[in-house]
Amino acid sequence: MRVTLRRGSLLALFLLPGQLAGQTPAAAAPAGPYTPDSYEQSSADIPMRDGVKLHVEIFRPKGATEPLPFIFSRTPYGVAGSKGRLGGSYLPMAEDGYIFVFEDIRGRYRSEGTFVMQRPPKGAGAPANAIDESTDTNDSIDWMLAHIPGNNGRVGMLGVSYDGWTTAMGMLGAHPALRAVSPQASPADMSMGDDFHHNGAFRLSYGFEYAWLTEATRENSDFAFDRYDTYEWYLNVGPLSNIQAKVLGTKTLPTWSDFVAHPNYDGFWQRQAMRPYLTRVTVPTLNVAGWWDQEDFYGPVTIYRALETHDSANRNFLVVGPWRHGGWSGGPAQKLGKIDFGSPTGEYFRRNIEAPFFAFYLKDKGTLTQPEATVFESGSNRWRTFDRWPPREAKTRSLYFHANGVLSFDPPAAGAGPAFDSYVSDPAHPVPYRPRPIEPTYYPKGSGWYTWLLEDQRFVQGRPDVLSWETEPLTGDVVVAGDVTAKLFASTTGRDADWVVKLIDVYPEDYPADFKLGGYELMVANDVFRGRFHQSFEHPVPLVPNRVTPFTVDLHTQSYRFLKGHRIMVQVQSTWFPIIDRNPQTWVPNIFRATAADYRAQTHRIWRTPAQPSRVDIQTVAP
Ligand code: PG9
Repeated sequence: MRVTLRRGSLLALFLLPGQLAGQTPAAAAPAGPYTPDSYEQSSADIPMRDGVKLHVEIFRPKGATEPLPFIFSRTPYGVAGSKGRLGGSYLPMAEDGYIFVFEDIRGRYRSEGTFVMQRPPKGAGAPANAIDESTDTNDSIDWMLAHIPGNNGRVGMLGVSYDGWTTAMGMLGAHPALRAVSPQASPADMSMGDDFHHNGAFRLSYGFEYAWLTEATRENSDFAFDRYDTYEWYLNVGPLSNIQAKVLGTKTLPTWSDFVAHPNYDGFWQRQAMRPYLTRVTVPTLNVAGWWDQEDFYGPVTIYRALETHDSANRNFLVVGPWRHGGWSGGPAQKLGKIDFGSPTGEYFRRNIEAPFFAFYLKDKGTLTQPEATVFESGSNRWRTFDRWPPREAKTRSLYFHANGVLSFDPPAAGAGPAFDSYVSDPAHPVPYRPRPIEPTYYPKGSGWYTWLLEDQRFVQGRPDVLSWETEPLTGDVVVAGDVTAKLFASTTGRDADWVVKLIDVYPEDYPADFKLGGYELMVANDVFRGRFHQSFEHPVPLVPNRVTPFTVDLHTQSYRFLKGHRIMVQVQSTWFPIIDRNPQTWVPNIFRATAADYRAQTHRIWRTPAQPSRVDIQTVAP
């Protein structure tokens, strides 16, 4: 996202070295021998094996007294503003001393060639000069080792999001000089849980706006909405087929065409997904994720888990903090939205985890005390460490739905009130995913996008198409440490439906720490599941009207302490617009080709009987 670059350049303005030093946590390592001003900049265009040249910006400290390792990042967002990183997100590393190289990937900004959104690995049997992101990484590393003087022969890679994904691709290629990587918020599967779809449901506003951002022109460009409130704009567009017919017209955005051509989890998405390629830990890997990442939370956790099954040498690590997408790489990251996490968690990560990790593997500096999993427990607001994630000792407890909006750890009893709660979900009046007006995703003048996962969910509470169940005030802390999964027993009068489930921390009404947070409803876990995929993501099937069907909604993983006196709430709804496109709720083979007439209001029921106990399962550890 363009914000990655902007974040770097803003940091250059706000985080002067002295300021950061003043806020450094007590345990921080001392600053190294260099400052951002020690670095001199040069640029080059590096030939790849097929003759295409990729552009790099290079930063070397003047007067280095020893050979230095490389820190290498590859981005689709342009490298022109990379200098700002040295005084910002990379400051602790810049003080240690590295040769930083930032590269424009193929087809973007000053690099030649053609950009392909998440170009899949070329696969065995491809011609010798076939290229992919791994070969481009390795060709660049070969060139850097041979042409940039003063290097020690070692390379580390890191990056956030798309740049995290190019890091992961570099890791797969495993150039012998590559000694450590940190893929941060790297997507792992665009159909399952990252930017473009979640459990088969299409992320409309993100998918459309990102395809435009990266594919409308060679450099980032924003789609020009004629409405400030994009909720209204997307609703006015009508069915998805109108995006090509009425918005794009004769213009082709390759990624939009791919969305339309591949509505299911077919070979196109499967070839892109990372998991099958993660068959060994090639180099020490620091996976980084944010609990409130609005773009790619699924990816980094999936990569960590897949690598973990092959990690006999304990070189695969996980760090998760109270962060939005990329929030760890800029500023103090103490506050997110209205929530204060009590300490500058981003600075802590950069100075005490990230910099020592690379210094150990690339410079033989220090001893590595990095535990396998370092997670921030929000609620108590402290870092915790475990020798695996989820923790070995985690035990599953179920929060069951009951009549009258009650949520409790007791399963439903026979004959206790009506067997279901119901609502009418109308695609003509979808529930907004964040309070309106919903600015364009990366709106340059400011957007609620970055913190929407922390919005107070009271903004939809009481809507007739949003159901809520809530516990009594807790008599002791409940500590989630591990996976969260909703098991819904649901029926619909239609032939398809989306199920959005949210696990929420309800603050006490009287909250002296910050009176404005009295009664706040903070989302702790959430996701959507598109009903047609309940048997298979490859081969969707219509739902049978009025038949109670079990649906499992993966709400991912969390480290969160629900404090004594707070309540736990679950909300269920069937629209989340426009981040998720509207489900027509009738059967159409491909929703991207649905017509306006296909979209119909339907009545949905959530069942809560002993045989059909809708609930949310949470993995917990002792308080
Ligand atoms: N979330 C962005 C992205 C990554 C990969 C593919 C598509 C989008 C990003 O921030 O880079």
